[in-house]
Amino acid sequence: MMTLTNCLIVFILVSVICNNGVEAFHRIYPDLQSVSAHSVNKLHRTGFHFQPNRNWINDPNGPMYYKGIYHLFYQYNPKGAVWGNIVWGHSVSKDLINWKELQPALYPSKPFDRYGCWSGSATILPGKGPVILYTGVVDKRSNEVQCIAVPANASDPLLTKWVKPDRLNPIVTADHGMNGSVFRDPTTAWLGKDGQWRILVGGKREDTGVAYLYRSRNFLKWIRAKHPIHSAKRTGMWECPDFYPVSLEGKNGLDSSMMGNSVKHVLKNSLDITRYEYYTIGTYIQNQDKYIPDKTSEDGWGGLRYDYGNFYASKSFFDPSKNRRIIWGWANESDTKEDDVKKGWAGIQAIPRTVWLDSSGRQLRQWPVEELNRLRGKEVEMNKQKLKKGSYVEVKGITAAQADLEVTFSFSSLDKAEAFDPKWENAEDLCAEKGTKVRGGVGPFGLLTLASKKLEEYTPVFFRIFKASNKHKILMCSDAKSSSLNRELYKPSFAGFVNVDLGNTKKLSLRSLIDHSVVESFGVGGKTNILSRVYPTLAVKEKAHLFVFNNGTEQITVENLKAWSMKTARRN
Ligand SMILES: *[C@@H]1O[C@H](CO)[C@@H](O)[C@H](O)[C@H]1NC(C)=O
Ligand SMILES: *[C@@H]1O[C@H](CO)[C@@H](O)[C@H](O)[C@H]1NC(C)=O
Ligand SMILES: *[C@@H]1O[C@H](CO)[C@@H](O)[C@H](O)[C@H]1NC(C)=O
Ligand SMILES: *[C@H]1O[C@@H](CO)[C@H](O)[C@@H](O)[C@@H]1NC(C)=O
Repeated sequence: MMTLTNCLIVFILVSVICNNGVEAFHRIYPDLQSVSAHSVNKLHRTGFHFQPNRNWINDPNGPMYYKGIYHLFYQYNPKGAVWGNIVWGHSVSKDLINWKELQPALYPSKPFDRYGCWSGSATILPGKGPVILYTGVVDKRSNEVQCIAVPANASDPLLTKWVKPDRLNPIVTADHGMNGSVFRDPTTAWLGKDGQWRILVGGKREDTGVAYLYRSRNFLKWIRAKHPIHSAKRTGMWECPDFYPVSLEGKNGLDSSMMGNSVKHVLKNSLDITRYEYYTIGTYIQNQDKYIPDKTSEDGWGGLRYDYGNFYASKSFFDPSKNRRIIWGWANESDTKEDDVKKGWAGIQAIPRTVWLDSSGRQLRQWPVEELNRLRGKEVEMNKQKLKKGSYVEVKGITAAQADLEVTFSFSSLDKAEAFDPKWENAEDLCAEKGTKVRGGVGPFGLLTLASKKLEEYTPVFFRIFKASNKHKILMCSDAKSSSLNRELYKPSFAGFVNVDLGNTKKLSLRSLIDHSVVESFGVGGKTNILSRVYPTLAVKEKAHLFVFNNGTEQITVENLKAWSMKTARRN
C-alpha cells in the first residue's frame, strides 16, 4: 500500500526531473508548494536562530531599525515548506534575538507583482520614514521589475501595513537589450553629494555578472546610469548585491550614504552559479559612480566570502542605535524536500552579525551581535587543558545541543606542521580529504559538536596548520561528513583558510554557536566563518555531547574555554 508520504516522494521526484530549469534555486514544486504544514516537527528546530512558526523561508529582506524596533522581512511561503507562493514574511524585535511574527507585509496583489514579491531592501528617508524597494515578478517567464512600497502609516512603529502606489509602480523596468528575467534584488539606496539617490540592481549579461546603477532625485523616477557600478566576466547572475561603506578605523558601522577619506566600500554579490556569496573591498569614485576593487580583493569565486558554509542572499543594514552595521544571511536546509514537507518548516536565518573592516584593510570581520549573550545561561570553563595526540575531553555540564562556546587553543611549536601542497587551492577539498581522521602534525584540533556519546555522529569544527614555502596556511573546517547516521543528507566538508600570522602568538581562537541543526562558527575573531546545517539522529537534545580534541602529533593546550547553555529565544 502506498502511504501519503510515499506518494509525495514520487511527486517530488517527478517534479524535480520535469523541472528543466528555471533559475538554479527558483525551482518549482507545483505539487508541494501548497501542501500545508499540519504539524511542526520540533526535533531539529532551532532554539535561538531565527525561524518563523512554520513553512519555508529564504532571503532576508529589508532589515531596518525604526522607531526603536528592528524589522526583519524574509521570502516566505505561507502555504508550505518548499519554495513557492512567495510573499514578504515580517517579524519584529527589540533586541534582534526575541521576535514577534506579524502578518506578511507584501504579497502578490498587483499586475507588477502577480507572480511573486521577491527580494529587496528598505531605505529610511530622512524626515519621511521607510520605503521598500523589491522585485515584482510580472509573468510566468519570470520577467522581473522593481517596485516601491510605502507604509500605510509611518507613525506606526510596527509598520504592519504597506501600500504599493499604482501611479508609481513599477519604478524600474529592464531597458531594451537587458534580460528582464535576470534583473532583481534592489539594494538600500544611498544619497550622493549631488543630491541624487542611488540603488543597485543585480543582473547578468551573457556570462558577466552585473550590478546596474540607478539614480533618482525624488526616489520616484529612476534613471539607469550608462555604466554599471561594477561587473565581472564569467561570474554569472549577481543576486542580492549589497554595497556599503566601512570605516578604516575601528568597528563602528556607517550609514550607507557616508563618503570620505576614512572610508572604503564593500560590494557583495550572491552568485547564482555557485550558490555562495563573495565580496570585495575597494574604492568608490562617486563622481563617476564607479567601484574599483583593491588589487588584494579578487572578483568571483576565488574571492573572499562572508561565510564558507551555508550562508546566502545576505543583506546588511546600518543600526544607528548602536552605530554598527549588521548582516543577516539565509541558511537553507541540507535535508531533502520530503524531509522538509514532513517537518513542516525549512530555512533559518543565521545569527545577525556585526561586520567591520579588519585592521589589515584586506578583509572583513564578523561577530554575533552582543545581544545574543543575554541568552547565555549556565557557564562552564576549562583552563590549561593539555590535549595529547589522539585525545579528546568532554565539555560537561551544559546543554550541548543548544550552546555557545568560546575557546583559545595554543601550541608551543610549528615545527611539526605538514608541508602544504600548492595544488590544494580548494579548502573544501582539502578538508574532505584529511578530515579529523587523517592524523596530522599541528592539528587537526578543535571541537566535536553535536556528538553522540560513542562518536557515531559528530560535527567537528577544527584547525589544521600547514607549512607553505614562505608562511603557514591555516585551514578551518566544519565537516558534516559524520554528522548524522541518516544517509539522505547533503554533508559537505565546508572549509576556508584563515589569514592570520602565527609568528609570535601561536594561538588560535574559535567561537561556535550550536543550535540543534546548526553549527555556526567564527574563526580567529570572525576572520573565517562557517555555518553548517546538520541533522543528528543520536546526538539530539540531552543526548548531544561536546568535546575538544586533538589528532595531531604536536600537543595542543586549551588555554581557556568558556561554554554556556543557551536559553531559547522568544518567537511567537
Ligand atoms: C497611525 O499610527 C499611530 C501610532 O500607532 C496611531 O496613533 C494612529 O492612529 C495611526 N493612524 C491611522 C490613520 O491609523
Ligand atoms: C535571459 O536569462 C535567462 C536566465 O538565465 C536565459 O534562460 C535566457 O536565455 C536569457 N534570454 C536572453 C534573450 O538572453
Ligand atoms: C583520530 O585519528 C584516528 C586515526 O586515524 C581515528 O581513528 C579517530 O577517529 C580520529 N578522531 C576523530 C575525532 O576523528
Ligand atoms: C542549499 O541546499 C544544498 C543541498 O540541497 C544545495 O546544494 C545548495 O546549493 C543550497 N544553497 C542555496 C543557497 O540554495
